[in-house]
Order: sequence, then C-alpha cells, then structure tokens
Amino acid sequence: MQDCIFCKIINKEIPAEIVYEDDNVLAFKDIQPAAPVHLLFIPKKHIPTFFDLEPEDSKVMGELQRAAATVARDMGLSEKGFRFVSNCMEDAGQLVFHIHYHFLAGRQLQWPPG
Ligand code: IU
Repeated sequence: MQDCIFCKIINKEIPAEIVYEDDNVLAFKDIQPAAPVHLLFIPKKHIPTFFDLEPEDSKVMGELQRAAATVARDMGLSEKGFRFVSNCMEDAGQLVFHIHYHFLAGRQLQWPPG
C-alpha cells in the first residue's frame, strides 16, 4: 500500500533495522524502544487492523508467532521470555494501520499495561 510506512519498510524504500525476514513476515527494531528489546513483527501483506483479516490470513498470523519464537530463541530469550502484543485501533493506541505485534523483552514487564 502506497502511503503505508510499514509497506515502505517491507519494500526497502525506507531503512529499518531488520532482525528477521521470510516470504510472509518481517521483523525490525522499533524506532522508539519501550524496553531493552523492542521489535515489531508484521505480515508483508498490508492488513490495516484485525477487523480486516480474511480467512486466508490465518496462516500468516500464525507465522508471526512462530517467527517471534525463532527470534527469541536466537536472542537467548528462551529462559526469560518476551511479551507479544498488538494494539487494535483508537482505544488501544494504534498509530500505524498495518497490523503489527510489539515484541518486548529484556526487563521485567508490568501487567496490566496502561
Ligand atoms: P502502535 O501500536 O501503532 O501504536 O505502534 C506503532 C509503533 O511503530 C511505535 O512503537 C513506533 O515507535 C513504531 N514505529 C517505528 O518503529 N518506525 C516508524 O517508522 C514508525 C513507527 I512511523
């Protein structure tokens, strides 16, 4: 999608620190980290919010979770773990309308979030 900043990252039109990439999934460092490790995992397909998911998108949504586990293992986080959360629309604070999961790790995280 032309005006989507995350699609531009996928297409390498703007730079990002990419930590994982396969045919359907991309993960890169968040530019405003909220934890020692703060990554964003996105489907390469432009899907604005959860409300736009089609039945055929179930596969890539599962792949995002498996990619998160792969990256976590590679980063040595198997013992400590990580948080994987997504903000959907206004009340959750979604700013970028291309589905993304925040991967947060590297410190004790508080629950519930604000
Ligand atoms: P949100 O869940 O839509 O509020 O999160 C958007 C995130 O995208 C936020 O943490 C930003 O720091 C991050 N981000 C980024 O990493 N690179 C960008 O070019 C832009 C936003 I725009």
